[in-house]
Amino acid sequence: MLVPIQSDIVMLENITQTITSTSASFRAITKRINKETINDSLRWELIHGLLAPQKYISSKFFYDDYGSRLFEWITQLPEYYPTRTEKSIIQNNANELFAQLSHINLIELGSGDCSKISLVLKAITPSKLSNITYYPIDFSPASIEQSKSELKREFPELEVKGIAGDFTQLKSLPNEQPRIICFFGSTIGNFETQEAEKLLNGIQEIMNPGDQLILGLDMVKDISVIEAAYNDSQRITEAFNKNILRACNKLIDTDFFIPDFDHLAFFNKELNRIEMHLVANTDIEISSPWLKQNLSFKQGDRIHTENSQKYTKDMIQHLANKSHLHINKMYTDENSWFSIIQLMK
Ligand code: AVJ
Repeated sequence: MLVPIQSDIVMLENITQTITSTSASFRAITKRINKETINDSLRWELIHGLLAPQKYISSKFFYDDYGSRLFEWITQLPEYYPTRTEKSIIQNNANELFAQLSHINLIELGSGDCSKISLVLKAITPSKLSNITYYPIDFSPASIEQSKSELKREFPELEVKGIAGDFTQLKSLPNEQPRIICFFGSTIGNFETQEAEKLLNGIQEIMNPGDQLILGLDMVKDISVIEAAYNDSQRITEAFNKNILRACNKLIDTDFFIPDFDHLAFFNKELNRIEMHLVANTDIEISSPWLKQNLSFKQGDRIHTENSQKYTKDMIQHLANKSHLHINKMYTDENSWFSIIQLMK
């Protein structure tokens, strides 16, 4: 269900439908969350994670307007190799991947600042651009608004229809023309293995024969290279990680004091993933008008805020198998640090 919020930006509303029942114990400790609105379903999700035995906050809460800006800053950092490596692969292979396209819907999940799709659009001849509709889908309405106006300026022939929302909700994607779904940035690596498979399988199910999925994945490599990318010397990643508490304070009116937490990011060798956590550096009681009792943190307690999966070729093949997609072609850079994978049904 799409609800217009401004011009042609739409908000995915069916996120609220994913949460249908509230357990009695949850009801007992929360106050009047009726799940009728998007904000309430987000509140529900936040509170659910903060009450779990191992506290967590979903990494999608990083991306409020300030967090989206911090992430864009991260992508420019010398230590943060993924974005520039992926962009070089897109740029080097854009002709083969995209030059012939016309009469398609180009969909991007987690479009951010749209700088990757710009590389794609530059490879397409302007006369063909007028037969393409681009659908950026992003959690941050501000990101969508900004990229819309920037793309309009750079590619006046292109039609752009932004969708602000949770891109795990896919049913409302347009269906009349062949579609290319771009899912760059190794964003799928934020999901636990099974959730990632479920998400890809969900994409596979809405794909028609001939539709393509272009997936960007960060590869396993020297651990020091990976860990440096999440512990940058300018401490922007630290600010990005801590900003999630501000997002939390905004949504459920908690009183998290940011200096009470330290940034922790390390490579989990068993699971081949970066984990980010916030670690309480003192004993803390957190209250929220949405909670009937305080949240207690002992010094050293962690809130798990992100997983960032790194892949091997075998893991990619396994992921494709599990989601019933087949790998048409894989592209990588000279160091095999990042991969762009073309998948079809
Ligand atoms: C946008 C999810 C790909 O996992 O590298 C950057 C987010 N987190 N620094 C990643 C992120 C910390 C990023 N993704």
